[in-house]
Amino acid sequence: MKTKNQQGFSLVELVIAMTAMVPLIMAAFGTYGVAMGTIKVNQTESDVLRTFQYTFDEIRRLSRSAFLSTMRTRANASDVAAAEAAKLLDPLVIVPAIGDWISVGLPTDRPGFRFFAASGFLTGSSADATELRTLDFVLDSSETDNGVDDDGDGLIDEGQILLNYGVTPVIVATHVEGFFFSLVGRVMTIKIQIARRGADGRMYRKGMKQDFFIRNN
Ligand SMILES: [Ca+2]
Ligand SMILES: [Ca+2]
Repeated sequence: MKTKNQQGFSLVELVIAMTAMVPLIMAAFGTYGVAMGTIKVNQTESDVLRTFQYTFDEIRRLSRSAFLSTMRTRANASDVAAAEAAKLLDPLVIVPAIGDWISVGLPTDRPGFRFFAASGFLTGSSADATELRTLDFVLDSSETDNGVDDDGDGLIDEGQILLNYGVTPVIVATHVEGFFFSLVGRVMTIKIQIARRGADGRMYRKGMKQDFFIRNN
């Protein structure tokens, strides 16, 4: 004959025990969901950080042999406005169009730059042992520069950073919402904004800035 202690759980006791466990199970699944979300965000973040590192490494490699006196930049709207104002005083002033290559003047953000650099492939002291290198921000064909997400992918006015040191441009970075160049003295500053949609559907945006010292005249 069984004693009371040997009878195990009654149905009522079992229901009470299971009810007590529900919050614990819910908490465990909740933590799991948060952990998976964090992993997805971290993957997106590390993708973006890798793109920054690669792009800045490329710019550093290229700018090491750049000649300061050969630096040119793409005219922006304020360059055009300044030239139009100067032309009122001096009719000989040439007014550039937005995007034309101009001398680097005031340290405002511009969307591209180029310079001649000492060629790594040639030896000797020949003055023409240089090659033209261009870094440019180019809008994706599905976007126009209007502050609006035209193609509905969550990124605004996005494009690519293209490096050109030959005939065919090389894509350095994609999903770029901003690429800005400025120069003060010998210090070239590059600002980049990148956006990605994570696996969880949310947008992840980050901007980074780096300075590069131009040694050669
Ligand atoms: Ca877009
Ligand atoms: Ca747009």
